[in-house]
Amino acid sequence: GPQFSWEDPLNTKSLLTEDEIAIAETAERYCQERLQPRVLEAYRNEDYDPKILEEMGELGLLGANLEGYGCAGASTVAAGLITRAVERVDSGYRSGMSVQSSLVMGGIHEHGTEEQKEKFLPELAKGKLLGAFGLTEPNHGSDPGSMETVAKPHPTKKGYYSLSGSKTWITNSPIADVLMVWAKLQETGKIRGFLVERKDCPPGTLETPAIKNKTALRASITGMIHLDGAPVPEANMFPHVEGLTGPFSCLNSARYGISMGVMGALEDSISRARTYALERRQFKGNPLAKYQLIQKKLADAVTDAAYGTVASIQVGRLKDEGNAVPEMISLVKRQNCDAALRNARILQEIFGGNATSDEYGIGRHVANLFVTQTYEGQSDIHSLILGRAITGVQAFV
Ligand code: TGC
Ligand code: FAD
Repeated sequence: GPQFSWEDPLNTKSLLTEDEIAIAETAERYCQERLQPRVLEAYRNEDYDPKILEEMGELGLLGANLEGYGCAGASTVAAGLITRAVERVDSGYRSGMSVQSSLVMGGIHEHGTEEQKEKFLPELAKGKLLGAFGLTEPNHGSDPGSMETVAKPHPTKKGYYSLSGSKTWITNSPIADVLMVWAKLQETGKIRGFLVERKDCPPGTLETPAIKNKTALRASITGMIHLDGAPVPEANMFPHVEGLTGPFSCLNSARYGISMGVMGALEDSISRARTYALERRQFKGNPLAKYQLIQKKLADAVTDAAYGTVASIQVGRLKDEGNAVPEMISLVKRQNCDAALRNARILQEIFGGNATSDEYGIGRHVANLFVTQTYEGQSDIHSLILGRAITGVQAFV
């Protein structure tokens, strides 16, 4: 008969197709065999190996839910299961992959011309070309609509735009070959998307310094983008999409991936805390797992992981049917990131002083999960998106 499994207590596996289960298994195997052994050193040294994206590309894990152009054409849920497998190891590794897959490949797939798709997508899918997504600026994070980066006709190069401005906190920017930059077209004041190619930028027009000494996501590389008259051919602008709809449509897919991804970080925190609680003995030789307060911490975390996974699968299904709206994605992104962070912080207590050692991995998840709650719309911003949808009154300004 059916049995309770602490790793999947609501049997969410029964909600998946055979293809999805197979893709998840491929991703889990790669992540545990190839990523898990390198994450501790990578995190200590803030050392992101760009070869990781190439390895993922070989397995078909990049842009997995996109059709054609060398992509796997899998379901949204399958792509979510890949992010969960990667984030079970580290949110930073998932971050590098989300930017490549959801933001850059997804954006080109949705908004690009046929030429742009053929030129960029197959190489991005192989991880041979690396991408970054530049929306956030030093003075405009939650409110990207106020961005200052500007595009105007190039003063000397015919058929080119000239881009100037600064982006900050940009995942992969120091290693990216192609940077999707959102800028206001000077003549209209409207936001447009540009594919800035590093190889086309003369010295001084594009700088992408790394942001070092981060307190989280240290296994991912983050930087700035400084543009000073960077030349971008007109053929590298998205032809039709205008305004915030451009960047936000890319964010819908990335935010969805994060909602499933953080469940991986939470599940790994649960697994580590459970093992520790069974092994560590205090008071008359009892394992910590014998104490009721410890059991409640595990019960809370396991419950939130199961609920979050079910909700995320449901939103993925609606997305593939064409029946999802952005508020649903705000709901699962906010709830799952908040729940993962809250529970991981509490599970950290089970490790006592050993939580302070990086060898136990729990502190890394807690630090990383703070960032997942912050990027792609900080949780309070998603509260306001939901609040606007509930009341009809916007509370941003
Ligand atoms: P608002 O009036 O709400 O909308 C402006 C226009 O955009 C459209 N829109 C959307 N379209 C598609 N999908 C969505 N989710 C959309 N949300 C909005 C909207 O229909 C409207 O269109 P139109 O035609 O009427 O102009 O704009 P607002 O300026 O009031 O926005 C407020 C707010 C707070 C909702 C928004 O600015 C916001 O979400 N802020 C958070 C910023 C953010 O998420 N930044 C992410 C940066 S990228 C990143 O963090 C990558 S980390 C990756 C990693 O490493 O994993
Ligand atoms: P702010 O907008 O200054 O917000 C600060 C606080 O104020 C938040 O808690 C916020 O919720 C709150 N707040 C703001 N406005 C309101 C309001 N109206 N009402 C109530 N509260 C409000 N961006 C990219 O474009 N591309 C990337 O690849 C990328 N990668 C990132 C990687 C890392 C490691 C990090 C840390 C960030 C990354 N970001 C990226 C940026 C990220 O999206 C922003 O940090 C995020 O959108 C928040 O913007 P901000 O940091 O400017 O905070």
